[in-house]
Amino acid sequence: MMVNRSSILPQALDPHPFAPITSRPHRTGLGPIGTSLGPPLDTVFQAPSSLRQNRKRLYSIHLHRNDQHREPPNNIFRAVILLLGFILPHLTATAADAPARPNILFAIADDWSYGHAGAYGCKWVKTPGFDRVAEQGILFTHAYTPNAKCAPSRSCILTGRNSWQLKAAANHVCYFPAEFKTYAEALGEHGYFVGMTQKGWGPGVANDAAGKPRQMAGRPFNRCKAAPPTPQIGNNDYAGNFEDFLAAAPKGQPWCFWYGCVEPHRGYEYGSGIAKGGKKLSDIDRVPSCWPDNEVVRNDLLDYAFEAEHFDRHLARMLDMLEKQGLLDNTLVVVTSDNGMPFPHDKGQAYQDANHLPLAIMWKQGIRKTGRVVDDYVSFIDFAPTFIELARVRWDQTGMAPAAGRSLTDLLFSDKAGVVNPARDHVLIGKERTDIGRPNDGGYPIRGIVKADKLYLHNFEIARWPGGNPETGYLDCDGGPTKTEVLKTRNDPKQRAYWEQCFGKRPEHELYDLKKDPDCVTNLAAQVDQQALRSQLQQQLFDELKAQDDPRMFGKGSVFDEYPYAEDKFRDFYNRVLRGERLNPGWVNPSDVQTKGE
Ligand SMILES: [Ca+2]
Repeated sequence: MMVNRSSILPQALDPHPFAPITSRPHRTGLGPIGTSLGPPLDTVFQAPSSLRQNRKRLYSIHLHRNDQHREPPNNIFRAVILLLGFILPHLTATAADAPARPNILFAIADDWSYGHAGAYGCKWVKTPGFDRVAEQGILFTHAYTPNAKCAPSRSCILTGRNSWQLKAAANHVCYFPAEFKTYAEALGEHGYFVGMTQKGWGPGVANDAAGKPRQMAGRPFNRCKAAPPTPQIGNNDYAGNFEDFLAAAPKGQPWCFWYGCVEPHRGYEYGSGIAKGGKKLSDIDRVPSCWPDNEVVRNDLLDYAFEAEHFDRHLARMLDMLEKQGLLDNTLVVVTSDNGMPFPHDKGQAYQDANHLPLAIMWKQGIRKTGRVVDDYVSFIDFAPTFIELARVRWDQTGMAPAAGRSLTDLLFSDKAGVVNPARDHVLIGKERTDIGRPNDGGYPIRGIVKADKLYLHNFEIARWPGGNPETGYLDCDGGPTKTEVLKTRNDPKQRAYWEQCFGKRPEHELYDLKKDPDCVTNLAAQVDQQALRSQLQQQLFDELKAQDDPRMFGKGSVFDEYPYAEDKFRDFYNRVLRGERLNPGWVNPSDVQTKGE
């Protein structure tokens, strides 16, 4: 079966034992919505499978209660169902020993790429915290953000929708539309204590319909500060603030916390990976082939690694804290990043290292078979449906717009490793304005599909510069030593391929074999023997985008360019600079500006 994500709303999925619990018209009197007294979760994942099947069928009948095409069950049948509904949950557990709805710790690094963790076999980024989550939970090998830039990626996570379904929120630094509620806001309305530290949704402006600032990822906890290992690392004592949050959480109430680290976002202290992290240039097994392999680039990678380890240290402290407080067992811990590393060709683009991200999930009480490596394709739009389902709230009770993602519970509760659900065989990705720096604040629109380790990308505006215009410093790529090294190659015929790959203009179609070419430097789209595959992938991509009402599919893509950039001082940056205004955006180096070159 092929998954058409466009048609999948959480409430339209195959009935999962959890999903309909709070929506059933007859809830057997175990407690109102939003309490922890609903039918106990342990009857679902600890009961014998035959019992689970029975309950599943039972719920499936309830799910169809509004189906006008279905004969209503007769009264006797209905009575039997009600009786079973009351008895079955009590066969293996009573309401008194039912586990509460799980707590949720969502740990998100800023600009951390796939593979850069011990659990993935990496030797130059040490991540005992992430590795523990993977070992005591599940390690994912095919997790993708739909949009590889801070704000739109976080918008997808928080809403369960793809960025092209989020109007202005497709863009970085947008005015987030008041109509899209987040899962954190919804959980706060359904009995959860919801908090966050440092970076939630953003950057951008998110106000409600009355113009009041929203708490998109929860109430902020930022009191605790700590001296950072380098001046470029933030001084938030993330774990300390998590401790404050736990202390503030009312006893007996489930909570949901967003650990929004700002590492390994640039800038870095040059050489800190070696000087403070004890690393060596030779620790790096492989420099991606889209950059020159030299000392500067290797140092940059090690400095990035040192910052990623800072994220992980606080995660490890949080896990220890949960364990000490007896909270680890019933906490769903999700660890990932918003987008790939802040290097050319990655963050803000749509190649493999941009959208493909680390992901590990643990939940001692929920995941029976731990230590699994799961190869299914999962998307960030799947997180919100997962959290809402596990909180036992039905999507249509949340006030959130319909999700395009689907809950990950099929993977969490399976015993299988490898490919668990063959229907999860692809993800869609895409972007609009990931940064300023082109005429009239235009973005670089792309849509893509990743399937069977092939990546197809469709570039809609090929006259534009993918990394931003050279005259304004390629603003769609954060400044740093590797960017500088790549830009130097623009006018060097021997090395110019690096600049071409990272910053040069692109054809309409791109196709990469991710197994052979994970760095996406060999575009197969023009090869004769690849045409069938290319058109097949493009067809599936466009069919699904149409079903998701993507304006790009209906000749209305320019709407994304027209949404205003939410920071006045840099709006219309390109035109203003060319008119002679001096503007310093702060995230590129003056030397990134290139006014000459072919
Ligand atoms: Ca980021």
